[in-house]
Amino acid sequence: MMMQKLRRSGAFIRFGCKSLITSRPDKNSVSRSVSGFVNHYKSKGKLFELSDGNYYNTELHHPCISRHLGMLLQQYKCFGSSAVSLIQRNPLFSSLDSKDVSYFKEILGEKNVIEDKERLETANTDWMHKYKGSSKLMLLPKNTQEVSQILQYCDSRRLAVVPQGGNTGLVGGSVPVFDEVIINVGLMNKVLAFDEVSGVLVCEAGCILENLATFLDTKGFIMPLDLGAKGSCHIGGNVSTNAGGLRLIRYGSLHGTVLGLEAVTANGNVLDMLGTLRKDNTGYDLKHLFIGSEGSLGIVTKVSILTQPKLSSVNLAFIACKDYLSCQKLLVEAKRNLGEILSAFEFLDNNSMDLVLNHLDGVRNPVSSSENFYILIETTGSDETNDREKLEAFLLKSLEKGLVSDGVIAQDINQASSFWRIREGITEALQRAGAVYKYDLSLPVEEIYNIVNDLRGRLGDLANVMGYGHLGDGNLHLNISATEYNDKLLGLIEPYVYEWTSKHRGSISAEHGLGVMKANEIFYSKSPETVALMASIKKLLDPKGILNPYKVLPHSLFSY
Ligand code: FAD
Ligand code: 2HG
Ligand code: ZN
Repeated sequence: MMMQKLRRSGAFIRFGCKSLITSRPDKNSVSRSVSGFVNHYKSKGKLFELSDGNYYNTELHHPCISRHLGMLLQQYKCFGSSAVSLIQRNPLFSSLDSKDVSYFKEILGEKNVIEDKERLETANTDWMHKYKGSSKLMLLPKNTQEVSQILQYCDSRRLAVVPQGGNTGLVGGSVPVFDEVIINVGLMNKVLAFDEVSGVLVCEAGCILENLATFLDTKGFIMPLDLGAKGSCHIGGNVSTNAGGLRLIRYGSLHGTVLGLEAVTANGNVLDMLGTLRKDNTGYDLKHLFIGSEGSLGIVTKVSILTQPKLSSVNLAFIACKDYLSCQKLLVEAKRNLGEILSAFEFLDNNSMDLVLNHLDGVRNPVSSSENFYILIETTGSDETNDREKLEAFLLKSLEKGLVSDGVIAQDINQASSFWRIREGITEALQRAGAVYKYDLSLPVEEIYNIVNDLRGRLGDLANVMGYGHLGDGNLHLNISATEYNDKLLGLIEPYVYEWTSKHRGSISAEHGLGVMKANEIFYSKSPETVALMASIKKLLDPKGILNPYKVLPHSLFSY
């Protein structure tokens, strides 16, 4: 009966007994192209270029720094966010000199002190090619002691630094604003221990997320987080941004799965908080300060994280829905009916689908007809027959209720990869499409698509507004794509989006962080008292303010 209905509807493709044990698109993921993208993508006229020590808007030929005031009064402007404009270099910071470089060469060795223009160009530029600094030096420490020596020295000299991981961040946090020294922990990439009983993995901060996943795969385990940038991002970067990603609905946030950390504070102090225990209530749990603090409180050097057993049955459905209300109802039903096996609930709207189809090669819409919304539902469990039947029954019921208008279940790993490619490829497609204004909002699920519609009405045909994201977590990725950056458009988007979010008691940063883009906007989501306490913590751990300056908190809160 059930099969007949499935066939008659023509909606779902029922498939054999293949389970999708590793259904994530490991071989095909966007992540593979992340680093290459940074190196090769040339975005036209949307950035700053540094010329003669000054920043220029390459489109408007508008000098952002008054040349004659020189370094001390440098100002920073970028097209990503209105709040970023007019940041001034902190005049109390020292400028790098040859003695500094000699010292770093002494402790790190010549080859790990990078002055090469081309490598610095890449390290100074963020993944979106939207934020660009002018650092003259990148340091590549090999161990915690070297990180400590570097920071001790920088603190004594008051040289500002920016911690950098895989440089895939989307809020301008990982690149210098001015001439900060870049400290990249990419050489610290060893797995230190793995306990096959508890599933606890201990590793250095520079391990690439995908490499950790590959390592764990050989042991029959998986990482509790997964994101499109996995081929480049570091676990230290993930922890420092408190990255969410595609599995949060199942395994929770890094505040739950990170069991311990080692971090070095601004003065070179090494904090050993590298516990591997699930339960430890001895005093304040300070590791949480470093999870999500975006390199503003210390450099994370080691991580201990709870991984999960790899289960034998993974299924993925790609579903079309006619309206947002159906998506919402489907989420409620999925939680109720799929319960413990639900491992992802992601959505994209038709504009996002069109963008991917237009800008990425080899992608096609898995369902026959175009619809307003698409949902990816993944289940992960240990009973292949049961899990599959459960998902099919759920989809059938949803079809009968009219919540779903079409859909397919992936029949093998390749098909699952191609479904994930659509969802994970949106960010890359947006980059290719031109200028992009990116917002990462937490909102009550019922409000999520209202802001997309409101903004569409507000912008008319000035831009293409897209809504997609981690619907199961109440996280909307609101992206506005236009042919070029312009201040009129920006003025229509900001502060409108922040005010809208604040009015609905949402967060202006669900998972990407504040970086330089939203440091001044924190009050839209946090009370003045809370922000004041954050500033006190920053002053306590980094009294001279050398760690990732101009990021996370409004610079105006600090007297230095
Ligand atoms: P970076 O970009 O190098 O740095 C990010 C921030 O962390 C900076 O402020 C930096 O100073 C700090 N930092 C880095 N390493 C350290 C360290 N060792 N110690 C202290 N501070 C440090 N994010 C999500 O949350 N979910 C997603 O699903 C997601 N998908 C993405 C898909 C694509 C295609 C791209 C390009 C990005 C995506 N991101 C996502 C954003 C980004 O990948 C994450 O924020 C990621 O965690 C950043 O890691 P990273 O190593 O690249 O850090
Ligand atoms: C995702 O979920 C990432 O795909 C990136 O967090 C979101 O590009 C974006 O806005
Ligand atoms: Zn995301």
